[in-house]
Amino acid sequence: MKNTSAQAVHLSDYTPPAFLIDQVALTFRLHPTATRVLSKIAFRPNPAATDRRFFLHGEQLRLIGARINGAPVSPEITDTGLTCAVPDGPFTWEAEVEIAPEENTALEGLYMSNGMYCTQCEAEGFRKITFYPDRPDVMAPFDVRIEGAAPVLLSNGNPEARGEGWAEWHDPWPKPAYLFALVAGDLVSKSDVFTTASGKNVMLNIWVRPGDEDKCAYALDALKRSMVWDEQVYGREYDLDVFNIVAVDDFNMGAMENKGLNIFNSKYVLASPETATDDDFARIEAIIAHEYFHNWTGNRITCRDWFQLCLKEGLTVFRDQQFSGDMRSHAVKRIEDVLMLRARQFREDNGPLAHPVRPERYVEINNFYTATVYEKGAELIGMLKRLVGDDGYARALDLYFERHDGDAATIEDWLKVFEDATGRDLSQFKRWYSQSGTPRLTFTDDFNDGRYTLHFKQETPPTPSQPEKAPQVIPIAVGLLNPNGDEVLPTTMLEMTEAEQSFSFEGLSTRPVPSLLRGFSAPVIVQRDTTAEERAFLLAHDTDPFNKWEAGRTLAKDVLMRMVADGAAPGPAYLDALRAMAGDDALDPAFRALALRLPSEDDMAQSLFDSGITPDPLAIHAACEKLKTAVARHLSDLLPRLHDAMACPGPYAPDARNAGRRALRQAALGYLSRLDGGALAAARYAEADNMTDQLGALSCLLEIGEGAAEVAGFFRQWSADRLVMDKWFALQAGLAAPHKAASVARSLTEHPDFDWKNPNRFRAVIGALATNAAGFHDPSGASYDLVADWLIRLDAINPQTAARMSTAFETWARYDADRQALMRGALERIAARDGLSRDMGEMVGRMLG
Ligand code: 0A1
Ligand code: ZN
Repeated sequence: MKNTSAQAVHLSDYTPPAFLIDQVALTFRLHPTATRVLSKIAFRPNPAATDRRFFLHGEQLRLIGARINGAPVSPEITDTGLTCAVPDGPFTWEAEVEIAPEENTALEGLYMSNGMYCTQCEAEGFRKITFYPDRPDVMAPFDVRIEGAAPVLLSNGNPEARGEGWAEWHDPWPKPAYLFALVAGDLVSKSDVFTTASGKNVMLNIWVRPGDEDKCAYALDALKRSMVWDEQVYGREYDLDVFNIVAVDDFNMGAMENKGLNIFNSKYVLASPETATDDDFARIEAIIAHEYFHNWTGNRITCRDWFQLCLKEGLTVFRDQQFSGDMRSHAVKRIEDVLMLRARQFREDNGPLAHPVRPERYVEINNFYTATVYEKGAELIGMLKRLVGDDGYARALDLYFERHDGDAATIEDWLKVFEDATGRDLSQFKRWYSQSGTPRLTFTDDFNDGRYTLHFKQETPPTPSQPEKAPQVIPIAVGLLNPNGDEVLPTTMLEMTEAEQSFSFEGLSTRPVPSLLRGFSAPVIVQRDTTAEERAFLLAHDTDPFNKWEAGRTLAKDVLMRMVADGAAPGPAYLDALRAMAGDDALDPAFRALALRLPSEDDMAQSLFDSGITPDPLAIHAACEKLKTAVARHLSDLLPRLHDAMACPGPYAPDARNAGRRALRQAALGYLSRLDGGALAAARYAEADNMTDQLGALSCLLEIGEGAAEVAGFFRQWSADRLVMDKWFALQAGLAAPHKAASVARSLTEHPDFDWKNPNRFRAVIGALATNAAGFHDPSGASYDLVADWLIRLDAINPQTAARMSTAFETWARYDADRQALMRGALERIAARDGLSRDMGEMVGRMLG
């Protein structure tokens, strides 16, 4: 295996840049295989620098010529960049390089997607466009001229001038190179004008391929709502004359916040009722908002270095979560966010890839765009807000924007504004940024003479290179209920700072039932043995919607644990509680739909492992199937009523209310399919007039091993729509029965429409197989082999996406010796490949330990 330690970058090695830039001018002469990039950069020595060496990053560039102050120079070029003797004071650097966008399959730098030129520069892609100090603390205003035959030529900032075959753009806001963007192609736009709070008109354009213009309305509306929201909630206005969004089919990630020119994976822009589901609409709304919010948290204030990534990502995720909550339902949004945090971040934190929210070392920064940096990063902002209160948070944010506008900032800067605005000492809180792993919170309680005491203990298990953990500040939102169900203590925030700490409440007449960690007030795992009765009580009476849902969830997990461990049949406590909740019309349908969803099989595997049981994915799958059937039977009279009552008459609308009703109807249909062999689902499939219903009905059929005719019909209907076909591929790989999953996925990879170079399509098959827990962990190892084969193949052309998907194997240590050997074997086979990318080398190296 490769030794990757030599190339690691360390936070502690940070030094300021040797040179700063006053102005950048770029000219692009576009050509698929021979694009010329001319740069003219005004450098000046950085007075704060300790190192005076002139170094420009540059990879896969052919230097045609370079000049300093107009005189030709011959720089020394390596694989990673160039050096050159430079004058003592300010000087002008000019270079001409040649690149081949059509050959760029890594989708980093300048590349082509369906004949269109586009860029992706975060984190370090700009160095594949021209020689440049490609680091976020070097910020400059950019002038860009694009020469090319395409009808639409876009870059950052405001349009300056254009003519036949050329366009010029000026971005007045100094920015790091990772926010640079260029797009050129045959595009059409859906446009609108937004008037900011201070009365400035901004032109909004969503650019798509001809034929897709009728799928932009929702994204455009979400953009306008995001702009209003950021003005109203954070006092942040947009700062250019235009805001462009472009939808691109081939994209490694979800979207990118380039200044004034956001580039999106088309999946997160294009939507119509016929082609997109309710979940797609919600994700589009969230991602449009996320990228827009980056304009202030990421662009106007950027990161000093890539170790500070959570500074922009954690905060921007937190902001987009707040926005979605305001647009929809806070309770439902919180539950969904916690589900996602547990599924992705807790999984990461409990395995070999665990790292702090602010990592201290990386080999390839692209490997650190993780659930820990993003989602746990957002949880830290939520905890800060809980600790300092809403007013303190608002004051701190105002100070952050005032003090750091135009800066490349650090987590220290971020915490300092909270300290200065609120007078709080956050030195202990800072541990959340540097300690990896998920704290376990255990507690006991006692009741004497009207005094109720909660005794907490916190402990964070060892994680890679962090054997010992110091206690962290844990905000614990607690409420107390009387045995009759009344709330005797409304939500109160306890601040735990010690390894063990007790909190008392006086003057209670009876021993209360505690509702702890309300709203999921900290990203911890609460471990407590409690009775099914207490959980059922909280499920019935808790006034905190998150904990009401959580009570049902823990009941379901307990039931499943027992079913897996000793084949026990599900007891009535859970089934009755579920029935009461599902049938309670006072509750939001979206909430009830979530309550009817069982814990995922991967979540069960982690929980079993945490309680000392080696998980058997097939046994977990069998238990989940059995429980679904038991729920269906227990609720057999309620389900048809629910299904019918939740119909949404009239034309499809993607709003939260209708989406919630459809979600509950879908949950009912899923259970009903286990009773009627899929008859109702087949009928619903046949009459569906929107993708939510069509895909929902199809998934009900596939889950019970039916639906072959519908799968074929779906293909005939949608084979021309790339995004809908991704769903067709993903559903089959994701829902295939355990013993068939590898062969289903393999035959999907042999399908003529399996365009494996397109990241969305690759994820639709290989990613979906990896999330089909029982299918992926089939004891034959066939799925491990298939995934490893494809990761090796993809790594050769697109290291970033291949490396991200290698996390399929991060859970190997949970399983039995045979599966461990097979999973490690797959990783070792990947690691042994010649020419393995730095991205993949680091990931498999960390996973193998
Ligand atoms: N900054 C973007 C997502 C993004 C991250 C990394 C990328 O390449 C390594 C590309 C895009 C966001 O948070 O939306
Ligand atoms: Zn982001």
